[in-house]
Amino acid sequence: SLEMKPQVVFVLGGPGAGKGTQCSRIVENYSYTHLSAGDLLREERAREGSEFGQLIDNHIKEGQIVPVQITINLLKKAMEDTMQKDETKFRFLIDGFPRNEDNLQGWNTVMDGKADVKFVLFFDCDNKVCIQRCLERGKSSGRTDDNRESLEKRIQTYLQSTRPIIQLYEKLGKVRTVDASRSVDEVRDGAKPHVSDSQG
Ligand code: UP5
Ligand code: MG
Repeated sequence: SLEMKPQVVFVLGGPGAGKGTQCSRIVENYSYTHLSAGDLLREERAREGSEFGQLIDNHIKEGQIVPVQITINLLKKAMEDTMQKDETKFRFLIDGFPRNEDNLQGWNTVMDGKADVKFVLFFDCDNKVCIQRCLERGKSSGRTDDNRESLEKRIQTYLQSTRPIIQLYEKLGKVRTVDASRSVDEVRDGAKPHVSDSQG
């Protein structure tokens, strides 16, 4: 059979920018598989016998970025599992990764030649709006980082570590920006042209 190389869109933006919400919308309408790095880490944290549970837990609460070897292994396995089950599923939205220099280096080392990064879909959202959304969600999410203290740290990490990664891709002309401060439907409509012209 014709082995397809994974086609990847990195989905980035601040905490609560709407990455997960919009990725769910996209997979309803386009042939992408959504992989949230944060969700994969939370699953690994909850997995019985995981040697990384405590480390992941601490990093998430502190808004710090987990060492890339852990995250990249989870992402790689999720991609492989998806393509093994269904070889037509080779398009991925990788949500919340790469978040820093370490993440990007890890990706480049492990995935070198094994996947094509098409572009970065950037959900650009006002920090205050981001915080408000996460605090609202925190009333019921059970997420250990949806509180004001963790959110301040998540925003700091985003500004210090993740924004420079987005800027790096911007220099390569590979960033597609969506105004993410608007309503869910308006953001979806803003993302639509970027996603639809990459289906090829
Ligand atoms: N909502 C969404 N869109 C809205 C809109 N347009 N208008 C009004 N409300 C909107 O949305 C957040 C909330 O806002 C929801 O209640 C939603 O209904 C509402 P969501 O779609 O969940 O936003 P998202 O951007 O996905 O927010 P999330 O909290 O998931 O972002 P983070 O990037 O902070 O979280 P993530 O899960 O990616 O990472 C968590 C932690 O894991 C990190 O801080 C880090 O410690 C660790 N991590 C790593 O170490 N490495 C990684 O590679 C990934 C994560
Ligand atoms: Mg998310």
